[in-house]
Amino acid sequence: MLRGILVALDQTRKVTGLFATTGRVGWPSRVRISSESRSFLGLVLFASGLCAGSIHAADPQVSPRPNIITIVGDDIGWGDVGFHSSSIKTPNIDRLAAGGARLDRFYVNPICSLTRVSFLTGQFAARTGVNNHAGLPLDYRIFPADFRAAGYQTWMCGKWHLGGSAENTLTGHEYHPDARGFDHFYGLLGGAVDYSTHINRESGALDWWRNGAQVAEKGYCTDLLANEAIGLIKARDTNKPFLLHLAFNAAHGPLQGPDGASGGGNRPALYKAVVEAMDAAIGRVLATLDEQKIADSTIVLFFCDNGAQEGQGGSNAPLRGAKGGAYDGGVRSAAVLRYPGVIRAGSGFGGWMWVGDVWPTLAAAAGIAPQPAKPLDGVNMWPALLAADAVPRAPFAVGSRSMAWFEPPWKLIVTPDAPAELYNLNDDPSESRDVAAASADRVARMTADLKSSLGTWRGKGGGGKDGRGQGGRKKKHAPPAAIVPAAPTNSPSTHE
Ligand SMILES: [Ca+2]
Repeated sequence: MLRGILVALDQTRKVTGLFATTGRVGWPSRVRISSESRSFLGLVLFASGLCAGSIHAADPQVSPRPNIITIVGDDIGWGDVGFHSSSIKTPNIDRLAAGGARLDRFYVNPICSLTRVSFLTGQFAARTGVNNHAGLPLDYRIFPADFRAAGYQTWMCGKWHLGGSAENTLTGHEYHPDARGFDHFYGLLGGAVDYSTHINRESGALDWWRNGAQVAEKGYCTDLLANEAIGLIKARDTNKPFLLHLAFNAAHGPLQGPDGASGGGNRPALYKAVVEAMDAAIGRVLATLDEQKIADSTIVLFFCDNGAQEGQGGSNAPLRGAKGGAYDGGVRSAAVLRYPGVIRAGSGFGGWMWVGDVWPTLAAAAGIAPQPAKPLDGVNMWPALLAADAVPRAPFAVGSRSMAWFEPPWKLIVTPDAPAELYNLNDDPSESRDVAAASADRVARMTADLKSSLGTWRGKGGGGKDGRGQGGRKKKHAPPAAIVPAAPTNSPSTHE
């Protein structure tokens, strides 16, 4: 009962706090709050603040702000999780889904750094100009900095791939996660490492770090990352909430199983072993939440940075395409959000979300006003998640060589030297029927909107001097020049 009251009060606080934190992409009118509702909610907020404060003061076990864990898989396809009927066993990710909401329309970019930059900055990747080899310029603020400023303990365990590595244009400790908003960083800076030696095979250098120092440790990297996360949770200051970003490099190449197996002729079996080891590691982290009795006060978000790469053993079925491309197989991620007692267990959320929505959405859940250095493109989806209501949303862009422009349910794909494509994803989720020829007016308008929006982005937020668009060693996959004239991105490689 007490839990229910607290959740209700917290939800009221969160919902009322949301409307001050909406990003520059406006909410549709149906979710705007009326003045009468504001007055009512203001009264409830006032009362709830008093009540919640007194209850929290009396019960130190109840945190006024949720802990947050974001778990990210690497190159794992839509069809590679148990709750999407995969033969790969992921009971712990499935447990998250059973205890929370599947995010059935969660979109990411088709390659690694682009998704990570949108996740951390709330901006369209094309707008930032960041690619897989440059790094994130210092004039960007990442969302953990907000949480840190609000009193959160902020930790990252895993793959960064946004600067500071020998493979980046932007090198130096100032580009490491622990210099950008995380109190603690453990893991790899680049795009890929040997799972056992933690050596970047391209550079030949050890790429395993703890807070600015290289560390030589033995162990399977998936297990080491989970160990570090568990240690941080157990050693936390219990008077403060925490934000943990746990970004596995599984199942990125070079694939290696926990038993040391690599290569060989059975790629699907190896891929399966790598994903199942990641799931087991996630299970240990979730068990720690249970042991520490904080599972109910912790939001857990799981998603993957891009779809499975062709030929590596993963599956994006039944979606079309794969890593690197703009079809849904490359950009629609298996995703789950669990917050017991707040988000309905075992539900499916059909609202269209994009990875850049995470900042304003989690900030709203925590009652924190976003303080981005650049205008947010992300939308606060927390009210829709609370209401389990798939509200209409503003258009959004993902892509690399091909750019996709979503005006849900419509999706325009623009690729260099190829005709534009148009799909209605509600009617045709596998993108098998290109209706561009029959919808010339819609294609023309959406293309114009994409060009116009990208032009606006360039003028208002994309500028920067230190590294954007530099360091791209493989520019053959730059986006269409007419659409994105100054933001080269890269093709899939072993380092994405
Ligand atoms: Ca990836």
